[in-house]
Amino acid sequence: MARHLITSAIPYINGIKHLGNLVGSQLPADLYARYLRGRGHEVLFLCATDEHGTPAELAAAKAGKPVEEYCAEMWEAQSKLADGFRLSFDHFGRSSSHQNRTLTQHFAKVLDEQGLIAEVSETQMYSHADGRYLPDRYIEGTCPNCGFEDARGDQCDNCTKQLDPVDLINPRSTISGSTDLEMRETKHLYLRQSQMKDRLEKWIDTREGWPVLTTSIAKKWLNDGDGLQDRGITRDLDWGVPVQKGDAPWPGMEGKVFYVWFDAPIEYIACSQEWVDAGKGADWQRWWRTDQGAEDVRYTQFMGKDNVPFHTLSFPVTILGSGEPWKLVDYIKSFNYLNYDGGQFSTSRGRGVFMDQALDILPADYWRWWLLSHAPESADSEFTWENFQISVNKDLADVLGNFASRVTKFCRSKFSEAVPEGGSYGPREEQLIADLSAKIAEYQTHMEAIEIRKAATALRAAWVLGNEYLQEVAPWSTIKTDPDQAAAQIRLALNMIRLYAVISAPFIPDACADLLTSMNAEGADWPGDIAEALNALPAGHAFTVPDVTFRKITDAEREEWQERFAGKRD
Ligand code: B3M
Ligand code: ZN
Repeated sequence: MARHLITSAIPYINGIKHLGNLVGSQLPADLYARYLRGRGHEVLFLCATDEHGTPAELAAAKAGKPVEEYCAEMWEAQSKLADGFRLSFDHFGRSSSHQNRTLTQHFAKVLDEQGLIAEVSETQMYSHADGRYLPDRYIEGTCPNCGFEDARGDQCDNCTKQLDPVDLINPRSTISGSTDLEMRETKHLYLRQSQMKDRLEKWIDTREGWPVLTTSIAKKWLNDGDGLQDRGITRDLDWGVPVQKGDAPWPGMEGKVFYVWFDAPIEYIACSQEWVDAGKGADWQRWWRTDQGAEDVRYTQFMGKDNVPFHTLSFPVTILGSGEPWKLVDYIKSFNYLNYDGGQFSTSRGRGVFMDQALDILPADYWRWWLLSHAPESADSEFTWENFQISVNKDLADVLGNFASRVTKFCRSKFSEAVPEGGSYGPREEQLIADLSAKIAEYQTHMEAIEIRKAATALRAAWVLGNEYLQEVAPWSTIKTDPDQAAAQIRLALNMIRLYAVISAPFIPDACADLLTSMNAEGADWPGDIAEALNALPAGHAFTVPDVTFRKITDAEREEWQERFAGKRD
């Protein structure tokens, strides 16, 4: 029994996320949180919306709403969809919270006291046509590193390099498209990351067993050019955390706000304060302060690969540089991209399936299973409707759902709606128990290591073992010659339904809850000894036949959906 702090990258507030976003952080984080809770660990699982910066301002302007109002509405929408996908956050916070404002201003103050903040007079892009400075996403141009033509002012989506707007070649305003830009002098705060390079490198080098994807991206930018570069952490924007030294003003910084990537990761901590303030928890310090118990916490972060530089470099600089005893991340699980049917998901073009649309056509479990069993771990992966249909129809309907329905219906018709009595387990049953024990052990090993695809494969293999057993011992034949033996076979199979429902719940929680209700076994514990778990439902234990656990996707549906999601949503 350990304590686990889990955070998912916090999604930008600017719209409903697509399935690629979902599988890139929130969904796998939920899988892990559910698994660890299932194993009896104490878990604090946090996520929030990322509400500051240019993405929020641009989206609010497009929606024709004041930014506060836009953010409040989109938080509601995202929160509702998170519930719909059964994302089991202990709290879903907001980076615009007063807790985050205070904490962000606090970090700026202590970093300044540690000599890690520099006031720099610099040139920024001023747009005559727009009458304002153009930070971050208000400006686009060609990436100086890889030549990608649509790089944004803060980061190149193609090569993941963190950029400053003035680095871009052929810059243009994303508000007006104007190229009538002028470099103007303005004063900003810089985080002196370069001072921290050695400490950071030492920290990264001592992280054991981190995924290659995580460490390679960290190392790449750690040794980029002359090494870790200082980064501007303030912006000329209206919307954001006002630049202050704690609660005191910061002379010369009036009217400026912190850069969104400075305050967004701090929200991981602030979110735990929101959780306490919302009355859901008693003590956030024991999760975050190593002087108040957090040294016993294992902290795991989930994110897409484009977010890795901020979590391996910038945020650790904030934490380490503060000189205060904050908990650092222990393990970063990062993901590649999920593509959509021969191309990319595109929020701007409405290409692909978005979270709200997905739930309109099928229950969460169908999506959860496909997305998790195809998580883009070692490489990018691709959603196709054919593959989705095959996966749902075979894995969920034919293998798992059919097993539950066959066994319960057979029992009801030949015995009763109670676990049948008689007979005993023989060598074939012993073999099945041994095979299941091995498969479930393998499943658990992969879950502990957050190897999601491998875990899904092992889980599916455990379901298959049950089907093979049933096919082989054929209780529908046995019953004619040896009813006692058929009773033992069905007793074992009914217990297997219960076992599957417990171990599969992190992937497909709703279906598993329904199965447990049918088996009259709500609240069943995670299995220790599998032989014991397969005796949990004794003879005479009543159950009911479950409704269809998973239905099949028809060819007509597949074709219709493929057409519907090919482009432009309204
Ligand atoms: N909002 C980027 C994203 O949604 C950003 C993550 C912040 S994590 C602190 O992909
Ligand atoms: Zn680039």
